[in-house]
Amino acid sequence: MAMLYMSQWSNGDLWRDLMTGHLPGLDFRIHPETGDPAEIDAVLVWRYPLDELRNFPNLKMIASLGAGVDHVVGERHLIPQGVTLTRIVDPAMTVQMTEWCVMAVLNHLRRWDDYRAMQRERRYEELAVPRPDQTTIGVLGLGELGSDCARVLAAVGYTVRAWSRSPRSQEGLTCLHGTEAMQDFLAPCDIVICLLPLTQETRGIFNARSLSWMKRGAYIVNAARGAHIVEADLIAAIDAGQIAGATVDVQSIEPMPDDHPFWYHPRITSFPHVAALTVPESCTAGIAANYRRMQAGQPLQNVVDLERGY
Ligand code: NDP
Ligand code: OXD
Repeated sequence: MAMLYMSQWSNGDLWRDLMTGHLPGLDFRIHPETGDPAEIDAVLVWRYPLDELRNFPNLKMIASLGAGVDHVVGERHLIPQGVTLTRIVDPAMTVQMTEWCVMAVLNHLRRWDDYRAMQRERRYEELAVPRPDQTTIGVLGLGELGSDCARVLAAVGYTVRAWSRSPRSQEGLTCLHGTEAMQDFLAPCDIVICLLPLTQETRGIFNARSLSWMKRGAYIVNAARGAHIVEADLIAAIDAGQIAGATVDVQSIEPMPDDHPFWYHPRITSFPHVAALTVPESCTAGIAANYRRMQAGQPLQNVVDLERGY
């Protein structure tokens, strides 16, 4: 049997070296060099056309090469019955995400852009900044990434709230859950950080209505998916002063087209989807372990619930 790499990344040879290091003798193929489709029992996928999945009669496992699975779940009709979708859960990604979110929070709160502008003007002055204990940060999504980010922000001394789909608790946080609680959740936040999966329920979750629930002058950080934000509504809310600004790692269209307003909006800082990159050297051990479990007929780890969408 064989494992097939179907990814828009061009580093298939690195993945082959690492996977065969964990699974000596593995037949690792890189699309479009598929060979006999009946020999494919696992595919590694990142943002790639999935129509061919139906041609693999012995497929058992699809491994998303990212933590997010919207790129596969959105094409759920192409996943043959009985095939298990897994995703990356890896401390090497979690730490990057926490680092990126902390950076976005600190740049905003400690007025990095203002001080840089003052440096250019040779102005040696003090600006007002809130103390950590005067700042409330809301983290949407209390999963693998959100819970670590919230933990670290709480350790710095911010008041941290978290919001999830089902009831959760975590030391040092105020936890709310469910759609009905969202308005209450957002209301006291000075900064909100989106670390939700993109699902039917969370698409467009930041829109004119929910942005109006926030404190005037609150700040948005989006490290999850561009489609969580109705971008025109965010820009309108920023231009109206309701929202102070935003730092986003993700956008509705990636890469952003030349005329995307995030390129030039003075209050939006935009990154090219780099907050937490997959680290092949770190995550391949987990994928290999799952492949062995699959071959042994054992339950897999980091399995995605296709109905729930994450
Ligand atoms: P998890 O699946 O571990 O956690 C998801 C969290 O979101 C859970 O707490 C879940 O609630 C909550 N949630 C899901 N749906 C809803 C809803 N409708 N209302 C309220 N809460 C909801 O995901 P991860 O933490 O691993 O990853 C989160 C996302 O981060 C990924 O899906 C991906 O899109 C993005 N990402 C971005 C990267 C980047 O570089 N920009 C890198 C990696 C990931 P519950 O606990 O009740 O299940
Ligand atoms: C991911 C991502 O989901 O990189 O892993 O966005």
